[in-house]
Amino acid sequence: MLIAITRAVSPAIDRCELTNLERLPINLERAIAQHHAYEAALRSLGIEVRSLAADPGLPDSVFVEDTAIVLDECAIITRPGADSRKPETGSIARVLAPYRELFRIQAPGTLDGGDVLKIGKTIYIGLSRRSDLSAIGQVQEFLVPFGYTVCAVSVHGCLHLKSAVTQVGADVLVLNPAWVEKAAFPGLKFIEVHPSEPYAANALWVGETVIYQPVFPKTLGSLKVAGMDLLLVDQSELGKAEGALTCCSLIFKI
Ligand code: CIR
Repeated sequence: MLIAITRAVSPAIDRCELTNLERLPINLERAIAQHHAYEAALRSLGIEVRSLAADPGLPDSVFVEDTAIVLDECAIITRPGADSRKPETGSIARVLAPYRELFRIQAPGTLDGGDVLKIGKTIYIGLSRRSDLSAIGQVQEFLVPFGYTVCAVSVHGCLHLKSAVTQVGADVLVLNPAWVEKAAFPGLKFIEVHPSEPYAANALWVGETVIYQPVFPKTLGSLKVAGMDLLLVDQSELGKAEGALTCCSLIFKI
């Protein structure tokens, strides 16, 4: 059985961190409604959603993905790259503790879960403005004993590795070639985002289903042609906070 940890949208979301986007007003009601629809989509796939209360002191705390890496064998509590986000990890660690042995990224390392892409027993980690070599080395020390290989990947022009590439099938990635090189993922197949939709590479693959945003119709067309089983969820309001689909949940087996 799968459980998804989510957290309600903070009423302070309009003070979120922004790296690549200009600040636009975020409609809180719409963001909350879209987030509820996201949680409903997860439930429709049989996932038990455990939603934490909104935190008015932590503007970006809806983006729970950045606070932990949850694997079958253990979980790693991250140390987010943005100082405003570092306090987000405490409550997530408390929620995960009953389910997994916990490791923690220590200073000076920084890591955002949005930079972590797990494909089988390979953990790709984006070298971004948020995640560094110190943290990657720590992840390697934690995970090699469990049989994982950890690979650092250069990303440029986007916030996180998973802004540039995500998994949509056992051996298929959706990828923006302007932000990450295909050569970093040997042996895998690629669906490229349409050049007019640079933010279209973030899909959430759960079981046989790909949760995807209708706001990227051209790339959506390519996923349809590839025969993907798609579930459409609009996260455009949180998109103004540089969030997308993977970032709003931590999904793991119990
Ligand atoms: C941030 O800059 O940290 C947030 N405004 C957006 C984080 C999105 N996280 C993700 O895609 N994993």
